[in-house]
Amino acid sequence: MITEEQLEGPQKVTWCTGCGNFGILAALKKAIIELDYPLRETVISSGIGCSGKIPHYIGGLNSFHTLHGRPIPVATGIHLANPELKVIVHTGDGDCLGEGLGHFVHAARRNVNLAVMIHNNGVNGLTKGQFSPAAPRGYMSKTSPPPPGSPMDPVNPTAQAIVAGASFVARGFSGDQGLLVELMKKAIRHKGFAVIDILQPCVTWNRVLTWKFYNEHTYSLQDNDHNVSDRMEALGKALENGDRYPIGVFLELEKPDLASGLPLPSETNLVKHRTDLKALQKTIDEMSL
Ligand SMILES: Cc1ncc(C[n+]2csc(CCOP(=O)(O)OP(=O)(O)O)c2C)c(N)n1
Ligand code: SF4
Ligand SMILES: [Mg+2]
Repeated sequence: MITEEQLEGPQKVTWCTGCGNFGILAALKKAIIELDYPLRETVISSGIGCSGKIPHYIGGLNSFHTLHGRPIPVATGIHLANPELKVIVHTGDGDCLGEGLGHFVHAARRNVNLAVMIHNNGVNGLTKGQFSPAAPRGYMSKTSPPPPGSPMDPVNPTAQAIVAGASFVARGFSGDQGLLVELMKKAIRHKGFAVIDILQPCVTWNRVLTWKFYNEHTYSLQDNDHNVSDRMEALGKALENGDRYPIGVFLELEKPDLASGLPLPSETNLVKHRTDLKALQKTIDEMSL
């Protein structure tokens, strides 16, 4: 059985007091303990931002703190080299929906077997609160000053994921621990591209998307008879935000993941596969004729 002590992180947590990231970290640890997969077979890939620091705050498993916008391609490489691993991505809304959006859409389309947790706070927290691609129209920040604040509509990660082809799409809230733990367990267990858009208040920079706002504007999908196998119904729910934010599972489908459609070595995982260098050289020589 995995213990909390095993998951103790190697570094002191430097998130601001009251930050929604604490709820995400606590939920992740609880989900890992309850799932009880071997820690040596669990990997976290993170991007850059306050959210990206999560590998420093959890121990006992494998982690890779990657570049801004790149935790999904790195995770895809890790997964394809060894599909036996459980690969979890932690990414900010700036990281995933700005610089990383192309990776996000294509990984969803390919149905790569990853669990992606988006720490969605509507701002670039680490770089001091500039509006992010997820900030609502009219959101005011140093880089979207009044009037009119942000002059464009936000990227909607749940709608993007559903349209692109993800097979598990959900939304959680860092203030609803019980739901978030269940969503994380489902996403990690799921075979295919699983996304959780996690509403995460940034108490230092975002004075609009606050704990109070989300407590007053979220409602449960599963308490309202939502059909998780209906893609159009899921999309309709995903597009319903601004004033009301449904939380829970939008979509859950079974479909082939990327690895099952690739000619990966059958006798062993790519990571243990011994390359025949002479044969490789012969192929390169033939191709360069
Ligand atoms: C290639 C590159 N571009 C830009 C940056 C600067 N940068 C660091 S963190 C960040 C934004 C982080 O925002 P988000 O992903 O939402 O994470 P948060 O801090 O809000 O958790 C940016 C733009 C960088 N480190 N690398
Ligand atoms: S700046 Fe915002 S997101 Fe970053 S640690 Fe502080 S409260 Fe959290
Ligand atoms: Mg952010």
